[in-house]
Amino acid sequence: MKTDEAIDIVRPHLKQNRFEHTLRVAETAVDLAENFGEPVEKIKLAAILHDYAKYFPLEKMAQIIKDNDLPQDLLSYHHELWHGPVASVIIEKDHGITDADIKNAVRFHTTGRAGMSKFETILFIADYIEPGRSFPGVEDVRRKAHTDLYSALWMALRNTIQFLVGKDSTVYPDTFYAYNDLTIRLNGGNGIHGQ
Ligand code: DGI
Ligand code: FE
Ligand code: FE
Repeated sequence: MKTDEAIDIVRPHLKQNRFEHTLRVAETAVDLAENFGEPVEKIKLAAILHDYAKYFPLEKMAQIIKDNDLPQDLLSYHHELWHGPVASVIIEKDHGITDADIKNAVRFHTTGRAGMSKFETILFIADYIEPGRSFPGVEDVRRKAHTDLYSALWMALRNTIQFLVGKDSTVYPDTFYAYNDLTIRLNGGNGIHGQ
């Protein structure tokens, strides 16, 4: 699939600001892929498609989760998480995308997971640091992403978990698994300070 084709697929489903976010994620992801040696055309496709299902009606997303090979526990957590897994199913079913890297990057861009590939990490980080983002701590993650992708991912996950806990929200287990996995891999489970 070509970039233009992917854009034509998602554009009707996105509001203008979300479409612009999508293009910024694609640009950011391409920069990271060039820097860290991942396939550029593939990451561009994953980025363009990542928020495809963002504005699907909740009932439609819930039905897709029920009818497909996706974790049913998603339905017990915040519906903001659903659009990644849902999009990963729809891009294959409706648009023939079978590439596992693209599908997994789209699927896990909302929650993360333990053992994220470099390709998945690039999309996750690009979504977090694209130039339109302004949440607290994003500048530190941006800086880190130039040199150390996995430390940047760890910081992004920590920020998200802190943000969610700070507002008494649940945290989906995969987000914790992603955080714990990196904490152990990066520093033997003793925490990472001084960044
Ligand atoms: O779709 P975007 O706005 O570009 O960003 P996203 O796909 O990362 O949105 C997921 C949002 O969902 C995230 O910014 C915070 C919220 N959220 C709610 N519960 C959880 C959660 N995020 C994670 N990672 N884990 C949760 O359990
Ligand atoms: Fe998203
Ligand atoms: Fe996004």
